[in-house]
Amino acid sequence: MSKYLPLWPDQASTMASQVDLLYIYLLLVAGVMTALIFLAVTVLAIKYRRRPGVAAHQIEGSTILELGWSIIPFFVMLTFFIWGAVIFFQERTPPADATEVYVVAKQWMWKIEHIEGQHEINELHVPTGQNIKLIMTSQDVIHSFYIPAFRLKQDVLPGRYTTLWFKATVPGRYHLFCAEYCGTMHSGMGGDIVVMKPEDYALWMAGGSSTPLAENGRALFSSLGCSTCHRSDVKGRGPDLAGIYDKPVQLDDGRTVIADDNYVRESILDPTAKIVSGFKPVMPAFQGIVTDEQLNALVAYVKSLSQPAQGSAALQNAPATSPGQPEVQ
Ligand SMILES: [Cu+2]
Repeated sequence: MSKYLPLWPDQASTMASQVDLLYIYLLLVAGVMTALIFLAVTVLAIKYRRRPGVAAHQIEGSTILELGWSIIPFFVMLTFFIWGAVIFFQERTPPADATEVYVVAKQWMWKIEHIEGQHEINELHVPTGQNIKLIMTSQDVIHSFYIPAFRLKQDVLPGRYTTLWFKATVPGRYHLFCAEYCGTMHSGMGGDIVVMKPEDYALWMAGGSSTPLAENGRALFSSLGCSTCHRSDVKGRGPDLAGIYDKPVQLDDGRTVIADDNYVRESILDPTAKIVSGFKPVMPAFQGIVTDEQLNALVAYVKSLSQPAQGSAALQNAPATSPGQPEVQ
């Protein structure tokens, strides 16, 4: 569409055309409503204009007319919300088969970590036709991950994860903006989303050697001493983490929560916030000890323990030393 109407940015994701259609519908309805009102004003002003010798007479209201012009537009306007809500829920619900990519924002750059271990700064390479889920956090202030060509924007907050998902459709380079004022160099905090054909993406992914994120996490899990308490062979002082991800966890205070990304993150940084039923609050807090990148690696590792198909057993049973083991800062 942007080819014929340069008012629109490129459409490069499955959501883009849907968002544009809704927007066009909104403009059309608003246009028709405005035209109707102006038409009525003009016609009535001419028809009931003051004429010499003709006395005005009082017109009583019409209940049916008034109900009609209130209720009909009400339902017409409601379609915006219904259609908008459908798109919103689609955009908010990542498909289960989405490939995860971690994003860490900081003043003033975007740091990208692929599960396979590739790292990027201010660039995100993705293949067409694959669902991608971004798990994002900020090291400092609030930023916002904004890709106009995908019609997607999501705030990136310190201290928690927010997510975003998309399926890119057209290979190309699309601009990435920070859409939340985040300091002096905010306007320079941009980058590129590089959408590639799957075969080109596979080549790009194969270039350079890197340790998978979960592998880094496993090394950290060992070097930080987590593995001494969270054990799968014997009962440790902490709960066994195998198979917990995305499952309900019974807490000490009677609540049940889902062990999602934010739960795992919080349990590492502030372990006493949610004590698992049957365990004592003995775990030290890792707030200020692990970086956001290390936290992502740990979360990826905990997740890998719940994905037997992707070799969690191999990760779990492999020796706990790794040449690529990151230093704790
Ligand atoms: Cu920013």
